[in-house]
Amino acid sequence: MHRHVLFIALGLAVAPAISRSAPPESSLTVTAAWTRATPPGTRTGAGYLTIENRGPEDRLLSAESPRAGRVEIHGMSNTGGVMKMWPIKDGLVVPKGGQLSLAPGGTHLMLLELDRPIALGEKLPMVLRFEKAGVVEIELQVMPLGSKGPGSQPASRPGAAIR
Ligand SMILES: [Cu+2]
Repeated sequence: MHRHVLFIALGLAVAPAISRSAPPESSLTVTAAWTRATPPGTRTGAGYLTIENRGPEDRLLSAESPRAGRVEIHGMSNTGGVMKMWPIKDGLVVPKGGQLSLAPGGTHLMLLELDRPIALGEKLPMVLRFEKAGVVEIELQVMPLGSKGPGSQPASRPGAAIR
Protein backbone atom coordinates (compact mmCIF):
# COMPACT_ATOMS: atom_id res chain seq x y z
CA MET A 1 0.00 0.00 0.00
CA HIS A 2 2.64 2.51 1.00
CA ARG A 3 4.86 1.40 -1.86
CA HIS A 4 2.10 2.16 -4.39
CA VAL A 5 1.65 5.65 -3.04
CA LEU A 6 5.37 6.23 -3.34
CA PHE A 7 5.47 5.10 -6.98
CA ILE A 8 2.59 7.37 -7.93
CA ALA A 9 4.25 10.33 -6.24
CA LEU A 10 7.48 9.64 -8.13
CA GLY A 11 5.59 9.44 -11.42
CA LEU A 12 4.05 12.84 -10.85
CA ALA A 13 7.39 14.36 -9.91
CA VAL A 14 9.17 13.00 -13.00
CA ALA A 15 6.56 13.99 -15.61
CA PRO A 16 7.10 17.78 -15.51
CA ALA A 17 10.88 17.33 -15.68
CA ILE A 18 10.53 15.37 -18.94
CA SER A 19 8.34 17.99 -20.63
CA ARG A 20 10.73 20.76 -19.57
CA SER A 21 13.63 18.98 -21.25
CA ALA A 22 11.81 19.05 -24.61
CA PRO A 23 12.97 21.78 -27.01
CA PRO A 24 10.96 24.97 -26.40
CA GLU A 25 10.73 25.65 -30.14
CA SER A 26 10.42 22.93 -32.73
CA SER A 27 12.23 23.40 -36.00
CA LEU A 28 9.31 21.73 -37.79
CA THR A 29 6.19 23.46 -39.10
CA VAL A 30 3.34 21.48 -40.60
CA THR A 31 1.34 23.31 -43.26
CA ALA A 32 -1.47 22.44 -45.67
CA ALA A 33 -2.57 19.40 -43.68
CA TRP A 34 -5.74 18.06 -45.25
CA THR A 35 -7.85 15.08 -46.12
CA ARG A 36 -11.01 14.48 -48.14
CA ALA A 37 -14.54 13.79 -47.00
CA THR A 38 -15.40 10.13 -47.55
CA PRO A 39 -18.66 8.59 -48.76
CA PRO A 40 -20.83 6.61 -46.30
CA GLY A 41 -19.51 3.14 -45.57
CA THR A 42 -15.91 4.00 -46.39
CA ARG A 43 -13.37 2.80 -43.85
CA THR A 44 -10.25 4.34 -45.43
CA GLY A 45 -8.99 7.82 -46.23
CA ALA A 46 -5.77 9.58 -47.18
CA GLY A 47 -4.04 12.48 -45.45
CA TYR A 48 -1.68 14.99 -47.02
CA LEU A 49 0.61 17.62 -45.56
CA THR A 50 3.84 19.54 -45.91
CA ILE A 51 6.51 19.58 -43.22
CA GLU A 52 8.95 22.48 -43.29
CA ASN A 53 12.19 21.96 -41.44
CA ARG A 54 14.40 24.84 -40.27
CA GLY A 55 16.58 22.50 -38.25
CA PRO A 56 18.70 19.39 -38.70
CA GLU A 57 17.52 16.35 -40.63
CA ASP A 58 14.63 14.58 -38.95
CA ARG A 59 12.46 11.60 -39.79
CA LEU A 60 8.70 11.16 -39.76
CA LEU A 61 8.41 7.76 -38.08
CA SER A 62 4.68 7.21 -37.77
CA ALA A 63 1.27 8.80 -37.41
CA GLU A 64 -1.92 8.01 -35.57
CA SER A 65 -5.41 9.42 -35.21
CA PRO A 66 -8.18 8.80 -32.70
CA ARG A 67 -10.52 8.51 -35.71
CA ALA A 68 -8.62 5.64 -37.34
CA GLY A 69 -7.71 2.17 -36.10
CA ARG A 70 -4.30 2.73 -37.61
CA VAL A 71 -2.45 5.14 -39.86
CA GLU A 72 0.26 3.98 -42.26
CA ILE A 73 2.74 5.98 -44.28
CA HIS A 74 2.20 4.88 -47.88
CA GLY A 75 4.23 5.22 -51.02
CA MET A 76 2.36 5.28 -54.32
CA SER A 77 3.14 4.84 -57.98
CA ASN A 78 1.11 4.98 -61.16
CA THR A 79 2.80 3.12 -63.99
CA GLY A 80 0.86 2.65 -67.19
CA GLY A 81 -2.42 3.20 -65.40
CA VAL A 82 -1.62 0.61 -62.73
CA MET A 83 -1.85 2.23 -59.32
CA LYS A 84 0.17 0.71 -56.51
CA MET A 85 0.44 1.58 -52.82
CA TRP A 86 2.79 0.16 -50.25
CA PRO A 87 3.53 0.80 -46.55
CA ILE A 88 6.79 2.62 -45.81
CA LYS A 89 7.95 1.02 -42.60
CA ASP A 90 11.10 2.97 -41.78
CA GLY A 91 9.59 6.45 -42.11
CA LEU A 92 10.35 9.45 -44.29
CA VAL A 93 13.31 11.81 -44.11
CA VAL A 94 12.54 15.47 -43.48
CA PRO A 95 15.66 17.05 -44.99
CA LYS A 96 17.75 19.58 -43.11
CA GLY A 97 16.54 23.09 -43.93
CA GLY A 98 14.12 21.62 -46.46
CA GLN A 99 10.66 20.17 -46.62
CA LEU A 100 8.76 16.95 -46.99
CA SER A 101 5.51 17.00 -48.96
CA LEU A 102 2.83 14.33 -48.90
CA ALA A 103 0.47 15.00 -51.79
CA PRO A 104 -2.14 13.27 -53.99
CA GLY A 105 -0.57 10.83 -56.43
CA GLY A 106 2.43 10.28 -54.16
CA THR A 107 3.36 9.57 -50.58
CA HIS A 108 0.42 9.90 -48.21
CA LEU A 109 -0.88 9.01 -44.78
CA MET A 110 -3.28 6.10 -45.15
CA LEU A 111 -6.08 6.18 -42.63
CA LEU A 112 -7.36 2.67 -42.05
CA GLU A 113 -10.30 1.42 -40.02
CA LEU A 114 -11.99 4.82 -39.72
CA ASP A 115 -14.54 4.78 -36.91
CA ARG A 116 -16.96 6.71 -39.19
CA PRO A 117 -16.75 8.49 -42.55
CA ILE A 118 -14.81 11.75 -42.68
CA ALA A 119 -17.29 14.62 -42.84
CA LEU A 120 -16.92 18.01 -44.47
CA GLY A 121 -16.51 20.65 -41.77
CA GLU A 122 -14.85 18.45 -39.19
CA LYS A 123 -11.19 18.75 -38.28
CA LEU A 124 -9.47 15.40 -38.16
CA PRO A 125 -6.98 15.16 -35.29
CA MET A 126 -3.65 13.51 -36.09
CA VAL A 127 -0.49 12.86 -34.13
CA LEU A 128 2.82 12.77 -35.98
CA ARG A 129 5.85 11.12 -34.41
CA PHE A 130 9.32 12.34 -35.39
CA GLU A 131 12.71 10.86 -34.55
CA LYS A 132 14.07 14.12 -33.13
CA ALA A 133 11.14 16.54 -32.77
CA GLY A 134 9.03 13.95 -30.96
CA VAL A 135 5.26 14.20 -31.04
CA VAL A 136 3.51 16.91 -33.07
CA GLU A 137 -0.27 17.21 -32.89
CA ILE A 138 -2.04 18.57 -35.94
CA GLU A 139 -5.52 18.76 -37.44
CA LEU A 140 -6.34 17.82 -41.01
CA GLN A 141 -8.67 20.20 -42.79
CA VAL A 142 -11.45 18.24 -44.50
CA MET A 143 -11.88 19.12 -48.18
CA PRO A 144 -14.73 17.95 -50.42
CA LEU A 145 -14.59 14.60 -52.20
CA GLY A 146 -12.28 14.84 -55.23
CA SER A 147 -10.54 17.97 -53.96
CA LYS A 148 -6.96 18.66 -55.03
CA GLY A 149 -6.19 20.34 -51.70
CA PRO A 150 -6.29 23.68 -49.90
CA GLY A 151 -3.86 26.57 -50.11
CA SER A 152 -1.01 26.74 -47.67
CA GLN A 153 -2.46 27.16 -44.19
CA PRO A 154 -0.52 26.56 -40.99
CA ALA A 155 -1.73 23.42 -39.20
CA SER A 156 0.56 23.98 -36.27
CA ARG A 157 2.51 26.89 -34.89
CA PRO A 158 6.22 26.32 -34.33
CA GLY A 159 6.65 24.93 -30.85
CA ALA A 160 2.93 24.48 -30.31
CA ALA A 161 1.68 21.18 -28.95
CA ILE A 162 5.16 19.64 -28.95
CA ARG A 163 5.73 17.25 -26.10
CU1 LIG B 1 -2.46 4.31 -49.27
